Amino acid sequence: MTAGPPPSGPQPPCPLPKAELHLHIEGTLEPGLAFRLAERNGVPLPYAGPADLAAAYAFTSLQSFLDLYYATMAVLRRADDFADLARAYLARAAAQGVRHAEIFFDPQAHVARGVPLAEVMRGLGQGLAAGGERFGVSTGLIACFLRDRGPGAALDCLDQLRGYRDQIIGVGLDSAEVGYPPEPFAEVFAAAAREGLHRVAHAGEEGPPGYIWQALDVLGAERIDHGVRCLEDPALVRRLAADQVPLTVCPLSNLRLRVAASWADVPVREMLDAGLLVTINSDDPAYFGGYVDDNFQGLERELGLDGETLRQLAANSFRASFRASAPLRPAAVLPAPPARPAPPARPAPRPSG
Ligand code: ES4
Ligand code: ZN
Repeated sequence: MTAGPPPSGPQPPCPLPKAELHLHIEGTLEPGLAFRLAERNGVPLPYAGPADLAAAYAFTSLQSFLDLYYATMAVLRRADDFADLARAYLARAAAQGVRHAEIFFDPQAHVARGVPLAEVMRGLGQGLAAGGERFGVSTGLIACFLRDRGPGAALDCLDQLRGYRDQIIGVGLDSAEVGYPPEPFAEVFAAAAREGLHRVAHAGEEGPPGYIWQALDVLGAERIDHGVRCLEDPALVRRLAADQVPLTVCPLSNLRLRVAASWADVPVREMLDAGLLVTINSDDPAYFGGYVDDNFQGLERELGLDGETLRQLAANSFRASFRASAPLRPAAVLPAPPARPAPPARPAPRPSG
């Protein structure tokens, strides 16, 4: 039997395999799931239904988004809710080519609403394990401190997380940026480093380049989340390029939050031309109009990035991941093992006797 003719007509695009490194699990709460959880938990949402909620996603700044993001989280109450959220994300991510995801969550936002951290961790753990297996995605969790709650609250949060040390790979810093520089979080990041946790920080999304310098030099951040404002500071660009510090850029987020006025202002090409280690990510995809491959498609369609550049961006995501076995930065290179004595030219004689 011979194979039939190849199917004609346009083929569905096959998304590039990629890692997602900047993804807030709470930002994957789709309006439909939000309403199902609202009903399950008896938590009213001030919208007529999913379409009405989605119609409210007209943001003018990071803060205008965060207000709605924190309010809608109210429907997440129990472990099962977090498990459903995580599993739903992994199903969508896998369909967009994601093979590995390093996922942010906001412990303080849940504990402050009276949701025990144990429920959050149990639910995320179950959802990521089940969804990861089902959809073929490896995952790691990164707990973010809310910068607008200050460093003392972050230290308390890190203390609570110690009970779940084996469930997290790192810590991050997120929420309202302007007016909340990284520097006061030096102590909590140092404590996280002593725990062997990776460190990342949002910086240079709305905030100035100085916040990126602080994230690097004061917090020891291994990756910068967003970082697009680095382009305003040539010395900073040289530093980021020299050290190949990964930047987790999120184009659709930048557009929706008016960090970029239009696609022409999404500086991915400029960042690549400057030799920066750019990765493409989805941030809060349920709110920003697309998942990670939708961001890739936007770059191709709107900025004309070619296939080779898109493959480079996808390859960068694996290189920048904490799963990568290769060291990311010169500073992280381990000393070479001591030279072994040269092996004998021919097999040593067997010991007799
Ligand atoms: C966030 Cl887009 C963005 N920026 C800062 N913090 C966040 N938390 C969730 N999404
Ligand atoms: Zn983010």
